[in-house]
Amino acid sequence: MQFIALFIAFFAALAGRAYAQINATTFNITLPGLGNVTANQFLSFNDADLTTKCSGNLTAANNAISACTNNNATCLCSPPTVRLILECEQCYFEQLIAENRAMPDVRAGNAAALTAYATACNASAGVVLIADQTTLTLPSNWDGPYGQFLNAGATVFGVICTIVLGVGAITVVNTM
Ligand SMILES: *[C@@H]1O[C@H](CO)[C@@H](O)[C@H](O)[C@H]1NC(C)=O
Ligand SMILES: *[C@@H]1O[C@H](CO)[C@@H](O)[C@H](O)[C@H]1NC(C)=O
Ligand SMILES: *[C@@H]1O[C@H](CO)[C@@H](O)[C@H](O)[C@H]1NC(C)=O
Ligand SMILES: *[C@@H]1O[C@H](CO)[C@@H](O)[C@H](O)[C@H]1NC(C)=O
Ligand SMILES: *[C@@H]1O[C@H](CO)[C@@H](O)[C@H](O)[C@H]1NC(C)=O
Ligand SMILES: CC(=O)N[C@H]1CO[C@H](CO)[C@@H](O)[C@@H]1O
Repeated sequence: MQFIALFIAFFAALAGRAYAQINATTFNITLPGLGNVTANQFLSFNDADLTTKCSGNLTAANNAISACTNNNATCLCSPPTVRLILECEQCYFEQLIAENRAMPDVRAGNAAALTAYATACNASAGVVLIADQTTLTLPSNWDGPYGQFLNAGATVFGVICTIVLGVGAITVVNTM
């Protein structure tokens, strides 16, 4: 009896290891404020407008991701797959600019999301993506500032200006 119990325990432990190993190969993309997503969750989020308008690029990218069976990181980080993902992000980015609205999701046309993808490629496949593979470019018809391009310095300066103007206005009112 004891022997059989040991025997079962031994195989259960082996099975547990195999299970853990399969899971350890998961391609984790760690997104700021959202946590880990898998590659097939990377381009799909709840914004029907963007996902419809970019459906051509989205389908092409998701087909390439699905073709990388078992989250094969080498395949997910290969130049053709990465290019299709970038094209989809670029489409989201241009749509947001055209509609002049904020990102509805951290994955929507966001340089930080592409950086997170590149980090996952390095961590899971040892593939280092070059900047050109992950950089969003402004559309040729771009004609004004867009929030994403305010660097930290400009944002801090803007906030300080607003505070100074606000305090000034209150002081003016108070001394009248
Ligand atoms: C992905 O995250 C899980 C924990 O959520 C971890 O067990 C696994 O090792 C990670 N995979 C990689 C490739 O870092
Ligand atoms: C997210 O993925 C990273 C990188 O693989 C891993 O170190 C971390 O444990 C994961 N976090 C969670 C909550 O699964
Ligand atoms: C995807 O977007 C690129 C431009 O970023 C475009 O040239 C290409 O035709 C699009 N592909 C599909 C399938 O819509
Ligand atoms: C992972 O993908 C690469 C490149 O696409 C391929 O050469 C390799 O055989 C794949 N590995 C597995 C285990 O499917
Ligand atoms: C890739 O990962 C290695 C080891 O984790 C690290 O030393 C290196 O700086 C990373 N490269 C990039 C470009 O992030
Ligand atoms: C391959 C794979 O994802 N295997 C399993 C990893 O772990 C979760 C639960 O923690 C399972 O749902 C997956 O099937």
